[in-house]
Amino acid sequence: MLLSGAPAMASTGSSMADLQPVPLNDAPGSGSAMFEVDGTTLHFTLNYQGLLADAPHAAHIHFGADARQACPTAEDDADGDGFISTTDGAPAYGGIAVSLTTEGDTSPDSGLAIDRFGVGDDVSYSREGIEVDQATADAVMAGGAVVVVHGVDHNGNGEYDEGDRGASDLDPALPGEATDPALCGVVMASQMDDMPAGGVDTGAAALGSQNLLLAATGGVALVGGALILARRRTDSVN
Ligand SMILES: [Cu+2]
Repeated sequence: MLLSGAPAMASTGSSMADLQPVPLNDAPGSGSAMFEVDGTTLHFTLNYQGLLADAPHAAHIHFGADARQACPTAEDDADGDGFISTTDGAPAYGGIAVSLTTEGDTSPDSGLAIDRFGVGDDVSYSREGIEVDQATADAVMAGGAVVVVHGVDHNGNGEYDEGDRGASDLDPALPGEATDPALCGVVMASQMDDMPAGGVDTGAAALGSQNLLLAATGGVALVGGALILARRRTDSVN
């Protein structure tokens, strides 16, 4: 975490996305993605739990300058089939900007490189030194990029198959279950660079949720200390 020591440069910062189930697809699961950006170099940590076990889950940073820069809603089911496909979600989150692979290429070309993504229902991995273009770096640092983890076992039979869902809108050789968006989160800038030194009170509103938790924990400790002091004072009076 960049709680301190981050140089005060406009091109450096951290951000995160809270990953929640995509409406209609209703995959059981949640997760988070954390980013550090230095110029056009990206570091990420992605974790998620609760998705289909023993199955690959493609994950990407999506971004579209003309997209809503949001996660899809049920209204995005354009063809009315009752599922949000990756294509259905595109007006919300745009195309693939970065493939969050476990190794090798991270370009959009690796979007469906399912042998280089996380596998299973309890996944966490990190990558460092990923080079991205300036628009992507800006969207990850300032917000607007959207993290999507794919792969939904709609019919709950423990594997990706065509079932009621049919073939993938991205690749007809794959079942739709393998590529449908499962979890989604909009990247929120933590704006740590804007926090005044030592200014927890004035900076708290600009902190990300995880840092707010740390600030709240510090506050509890301070309150506890004040209570102990008050009790001692009472004891000495008696
Ligand atoms: Cu994606």
